[in-house]
Amino acid sequence: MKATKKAPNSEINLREAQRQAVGAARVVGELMRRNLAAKKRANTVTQHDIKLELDVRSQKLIEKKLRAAFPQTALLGEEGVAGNSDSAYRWVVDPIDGTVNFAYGIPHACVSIALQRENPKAGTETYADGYATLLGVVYDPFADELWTALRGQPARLNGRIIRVSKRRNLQEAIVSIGFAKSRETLEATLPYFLELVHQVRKIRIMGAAALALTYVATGRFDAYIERGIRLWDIAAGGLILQSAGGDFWQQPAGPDHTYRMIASNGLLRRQLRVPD
Ligand code: LIP
Repeated sequence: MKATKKAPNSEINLREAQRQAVGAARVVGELMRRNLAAKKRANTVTQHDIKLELDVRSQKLIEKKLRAAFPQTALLGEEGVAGNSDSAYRWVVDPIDGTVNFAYGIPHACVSIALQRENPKAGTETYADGYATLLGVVYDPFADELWTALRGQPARLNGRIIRVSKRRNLQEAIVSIGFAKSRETLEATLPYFLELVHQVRKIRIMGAAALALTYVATGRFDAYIERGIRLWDIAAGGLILQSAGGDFWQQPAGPDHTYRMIASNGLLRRQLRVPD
């Protein structure tokens, strides 16, 4: 029986947590803007993925800021864990989502920060591991677009309330699809891609999950599908999508916080699937 984390002495002030997360995202955003065209040092390179030294440096910056403000919380990031693992609260961080784009100087990448709580209030939707997302921040420093959401409140883009699209038919839909990082996921997803491409208006493969989720939340895309995606790619964007009236379906699909996911405006949900 998985041990439940002990309840925190005091609940976190979510407005203050959001303010700190936005501050951290803007600091890393500035670093990304300064380095977009610069030569970047890669720590690891595989056929379908690159991990940069800047990914690690950016996560350290975020850790420093969030841990100074909330020393009692845990942090789960793409570049490792930190903080108090006994805490019922955890930050879920992707310091640079869309790293391969960023490595090539393609200005389509972002910072993604979410705050989750284990065993939230009764009736709060959780992931399979018992955590619920309470706040989400996604910042695209190249378009200077900041998406925010607090659970139970409307999602916002640069302060303005956003809503998903009202498109009901796949024929008029723009659907984004991701192929993750492995040959296995590529081969599993390609057959569905070949089927879907004939059913929709357009398919877009953009390479940054958090931005694909916020684009659905903003009504720019009508749906986004990916298999083999990680929690830190989707936690913040998933809450932003739900808070904009969208449907966010996710299911564990492997070790280390791996998921398969269908994000949509809700009206298209039944017409979509995600490869097994
Ligand atoms: C990326 C995701 C993208 C996926 C890539 C990669 P990263 O995250 O945002 O959707 O297709 O394989 O996982 O590695 O740039 O944070």
